[in-house]
Amino acid sequence: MIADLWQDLRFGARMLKKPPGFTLVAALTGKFVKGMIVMPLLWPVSLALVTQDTPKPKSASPFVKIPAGEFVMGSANGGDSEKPPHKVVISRGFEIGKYEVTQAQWEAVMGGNPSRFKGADLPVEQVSWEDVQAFLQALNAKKDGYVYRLPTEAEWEYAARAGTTGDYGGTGNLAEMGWYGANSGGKTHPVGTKQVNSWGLHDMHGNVWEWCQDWYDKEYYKSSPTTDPPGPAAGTRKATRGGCYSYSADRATSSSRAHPAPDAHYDIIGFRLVRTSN
Ligand SMILES: [Ca+2]
Repeated sequence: MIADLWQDLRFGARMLKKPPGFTLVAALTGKFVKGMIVMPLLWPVSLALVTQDTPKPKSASPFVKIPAGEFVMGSANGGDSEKPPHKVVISRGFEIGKYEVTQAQWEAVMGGNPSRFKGADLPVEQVSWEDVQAFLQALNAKKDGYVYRLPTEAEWEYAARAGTTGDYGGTGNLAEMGWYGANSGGKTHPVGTKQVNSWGLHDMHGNVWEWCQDWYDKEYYKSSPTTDPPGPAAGTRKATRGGCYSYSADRATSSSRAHPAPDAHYDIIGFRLVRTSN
């Protein structure tokens, strides 16, 4: 399962950073091999420490199940493209990534890493919308029982809000929820290092902007369908959501929309996956 592979990659990165139980056993084993004083009574203690200290791979999927429901999309306080606020029905549940796609995950599928800021647990960036389609094609070719895709703008905002109606999900405090211009130090940060929102998702606000599947039209909300809006039928720009490490707080809201070209490679844009059962 690719999901398990991704968990293993994250777990592996953490093991490299913090192997306390392993270090103790290695030290004791070294003394034994060299014929130095051995204290057999310590072995049960050391094994107990291994059990206690060694991080275990999480059995939970890195995807979160989002139920069907409805919410108010857009904001009366936001830019023109966010108006009018309007009711949207998400008629089918889906699963969405708990994290932005990391560089380790991208490399596992594509065999390279185009990111400006390098790190296995950092979000992949400098991937265009078109690059992401190639990633999705490769991922779906593995046929692991799921179909992977980008979220629609409506799905993304529904998941970001997670039942909230203000500017930011979770605690409502952007500094606690995300990396943006005022707290990031001008760079991306490892995924999952800020708080989760009410539905268990990290970094919906900030870190990197996230590609959505939809074409972008700033007038779309004035005529979009109420149920499962798929975005405009055609366009020249794609929608991105959530703001990023170098943009201001007002761009990191649940309703903020941006619109880069689909072939743009920017170090401020990454993505997260949606999947549905085959
Ligand atoms: Ca983000």
